[in-house]
Amino acid sequence: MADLQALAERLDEAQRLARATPQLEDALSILDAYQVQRALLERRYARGERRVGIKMGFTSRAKMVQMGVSEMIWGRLTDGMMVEEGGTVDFDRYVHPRVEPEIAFILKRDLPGPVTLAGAAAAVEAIAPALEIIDSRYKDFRFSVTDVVADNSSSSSFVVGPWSTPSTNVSNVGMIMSVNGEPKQIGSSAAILGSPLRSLVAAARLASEAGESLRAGDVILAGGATAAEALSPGDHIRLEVQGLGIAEFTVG
Ligand code: 0L1
Ligand code: MG
Repeated sequence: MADLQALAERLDEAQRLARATPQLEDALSILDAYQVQRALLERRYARGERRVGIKMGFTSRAKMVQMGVSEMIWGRLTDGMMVEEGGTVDFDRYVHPRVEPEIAFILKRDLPGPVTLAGAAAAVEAIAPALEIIDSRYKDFRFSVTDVVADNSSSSSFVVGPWSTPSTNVSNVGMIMSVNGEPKQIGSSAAILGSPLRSLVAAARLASEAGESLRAGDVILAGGATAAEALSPGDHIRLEVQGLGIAEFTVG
């Protein structure tokens, strides 16, 4: 039987040292993979990081196809992963970082699942354009669904742009992610489960099934609307979302 604590320790080391680790040898169940993720996060909390929300993964076809995974997953976000909008991230902190365009929600009230679409919408305080920097700790950025869940769903860093009122309709808005001024990924928020709000409904259900209900003040990343782009030192990344504005950062 797999030693879940030892796997969490190994993934934690890989992240802290920015050094790739082999894919997991053990065939974990999905429940065990989430146990590893929880243990991994306990290590970060013990170092002083604070939980600030959750991120959804593989909520769009483009992301599923890019990574060969067809199951929706989720991961935990901490304050140590937050990057100031317009800020610079240090390339050396990552193993092989990629960036993807997202929509972020922040909640004004607790949202224990399961919830309806209307219930989820009523709990939203504000909506923003967001960029997620994902960084698999596995060699060659390859993984099975249980590997990636154990690795906190590749969570690494995220940038949130200006917050807009919750009445802003983001079900089908244009999203353009540019690298060094060149549009690289162009899509629509509708690629995220037909509407990013559906991702919030799924987040509420999945988090509460794991005993970790969404809370007032949580940030929820709805998942990449397009495939991710590999980052290189010196890159400037800019996401423009129709009706929501711009989020950007630079890789140092
Ligand atoms: O937003 C997403 O769909 C991210 C999935 C995270 C897993 C990955 O692609 O590394
Ligand atoms: Mg993502």
